[in-house]
Amino acid sequence: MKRALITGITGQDGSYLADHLLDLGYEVHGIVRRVALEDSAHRLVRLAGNLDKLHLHAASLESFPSLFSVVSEVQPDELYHLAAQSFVSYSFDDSFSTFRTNIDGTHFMLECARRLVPSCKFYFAGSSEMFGHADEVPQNENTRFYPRSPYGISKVTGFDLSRNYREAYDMYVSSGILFNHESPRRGFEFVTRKITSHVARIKNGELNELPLGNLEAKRDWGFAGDYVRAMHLMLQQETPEDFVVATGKTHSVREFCQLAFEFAGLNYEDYVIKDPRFYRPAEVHLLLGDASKSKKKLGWEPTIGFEELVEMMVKHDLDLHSHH
Ligand code: G4F
Repeated sequence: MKRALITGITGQDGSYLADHLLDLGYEVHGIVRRVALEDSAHRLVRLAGNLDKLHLHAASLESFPSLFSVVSEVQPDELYHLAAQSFVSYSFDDSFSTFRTNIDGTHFMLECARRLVPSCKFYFAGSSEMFGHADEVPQNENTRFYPRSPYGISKVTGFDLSRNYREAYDMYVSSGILFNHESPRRGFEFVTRKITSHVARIKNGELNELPLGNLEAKRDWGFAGDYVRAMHLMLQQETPEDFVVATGKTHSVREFCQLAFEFAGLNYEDYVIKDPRFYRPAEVHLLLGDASKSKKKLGWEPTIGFEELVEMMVKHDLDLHSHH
């Protein structure tokens, strides 16, 4: 039985990846913050269905010794490093803590792997935010990075660190360059879930408006459940490489709004208001991924398209809020 260790297991991607690896027969371990173990009803809610099958360990990305202890105890065959401060907007408010968590945290995990389990396969969660102000459309593995946020900068550095560990120490380290991926498990601060949860609360009369920032930004939005399959496939190859994971379609925040409200029988123009608080100091205007390498080498393809994704999220939130 293969043993996997996931950082960020309590998040959207970590929880889908844990589900997927359990289905494949893996022994699944996860690193969580001590406070999460103490407040499992709230903080482990995405893992609720599988808690009895998972092995959770308390540690912090800020503490090298705590991570060292867990990696040493678990001795994983595959390590998925997903934990990060992943909210782009917040990275402008506190770039310093974002760098510590995302850069040092990644460095700590790579170093733990090198010292303790050098033949372990390592996945680093890169991001399409690394492309930022991209000079070509669509973006692929060779597109130049031009990050536009502290978060993007931290992911470029994590990506460079990962590649350097692969090249310098001959380790199996692969980075996924994942475009936006969403689901009913998405955090409420991200725009898709913010929209679908507001739609549900407007529908049930709890709210009467939805304040948003830039409606013209375009993203390549896929389903998180599809994207974790690609992470696993990246670690099953002969040689470690980096892969773009995307749907190849892009849509604006406005289009997402329009469709989400439509599914609830509402017109977004009656509820969406522009709020300067949600504009970013520097914006990534357009992301569109070219995942042909993943398709060719991993045999990976997305199964859920944009409309299906929006509908899935709206339905879930309508259901969640109809009971209140
Ligand atoms: O949903 P978002 O906050 O996601 P963003 O910034 O694209 O980042 C996500 O995807 C990345 C992959 O490319 C990940 F690496 C990252 O961790 C995260 O998962 O914002 C999407 C767009 C932005 O252009 C933003 O300006 O929506 C626009 N937007 C407009 N109004 C808003 C809002 N975003 C948020 N969060 N809230 C708003 O009210």
